[in-house]
Order: sequence, then C-alpha cells, then structure tokens
Amino acid sequence: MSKRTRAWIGLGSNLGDSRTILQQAWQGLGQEKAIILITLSSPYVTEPVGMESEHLFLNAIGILETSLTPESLLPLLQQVELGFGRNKKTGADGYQDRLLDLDILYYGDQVLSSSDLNLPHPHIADRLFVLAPLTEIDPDHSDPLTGKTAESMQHELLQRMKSGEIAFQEINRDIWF
Ligand code: PH2
Ligand code: MG
Ligand code: MG
Repeated sequence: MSKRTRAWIGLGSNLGDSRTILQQAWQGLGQEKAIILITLSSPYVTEPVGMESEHLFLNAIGILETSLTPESLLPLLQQVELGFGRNKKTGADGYQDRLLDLDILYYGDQVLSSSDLNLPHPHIADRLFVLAPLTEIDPDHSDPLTGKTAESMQHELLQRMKSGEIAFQEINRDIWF
C-alpha cells in the first residue's frame, strides 16, 4: 500500500449544467482506485475573474487523498475535463469559457514549478472563488510558500478589494441541489 498524499482541487465550470458537471466530476474522481474523496465545499456562484465572459462560474474546492504523484494526477484530471466535453486548448491567449476546469491547488506541502505544473497553484492569493470555499472547509490550511492560512489569505484579499487596490469579485455561496 503506497503512501497517500492530500491534494486540494479547484473545480470550476461556466458552461452547461455546471452544478451536475462539478458533482459528477467529483464523484467520478472518487471511483478511481488511487483516490479517496475527503471533502467537497459548497458551490459558489462567481463572476469571471481575469477574463471577459457573459457566463457566471460555479466554483468549489475538494480535498482528496491519493497515491498518485502530482505528475500523474494532472493528466488524470485533464482526462476527466475532456470526458465532460472540454475542448483542447486553442492557441489563443487568455482564458476560455469551459464546461469543466480541474486544477491542483496544493499537493501536500509540495512546492514545484515545471512547464505544465506549478505548486502551489500560482493564483490562489488573488482569487476569492478559491479562497472562499477553501476557508469554508479548511480555514487553518497553511500555504507551504508563505505560511499564511486560507482564512488570513481571504482576509487580505478582501482588504485589497475594500481599499480599491483591486476590483471586487462578486461571489455567492449556494447549495448543491
Ligand atoms: N477560472 C479561470 C479564470 N477566471 N473566474 C472564476 N470566477 N472562476 C474560475 O474558475 C475561473 C475564473 C482560469 O481557470
Ligand atoms: Mg483554472
Ligand atoms: Mg485548469
């Protein structure tokens, strides 16, 4: 029995039946032999951040345990994205509307940067759609790079929004079904 590591996964969708897609994607990951699901946050309805789109996102955070390395978890997540109809990346710059996005936010306390994977995920501190669900399910989780807890990162981000340093990010906690 190989060692299991905890991974924090960001789930997002702004096309199609996002609620069903996120739930089915998460339950589908739980069918993998090498994955044990621990917790899924509430869904959050969020405005698109860092991209222009008419379509609101549904976002959530899940915690799982896995014997897979981050390098083998990543292609598995990409397979699940494709299974839910996500198009392969186009050459265009910027973010596209998507049926399903699964990102590895943290993998244990591992810090790594390669051409296809950066850990921790580089944008966590700037995204309320990550920090709100993370604070909901794991407020004391500390970032391996900065040592800051999820709750304190959320607090700092909200302060930056209130001071007008960055734009407000609309977010509303919802329920699954
Ligand atoms: N994902 C992005 C870019 N912008 N905005 C919201 N609200 N939710 C997302 O999941 C999201 C985004 C890139 O992956
Ligand atoms: Mg993403
Ligand atoms: Mg992604």
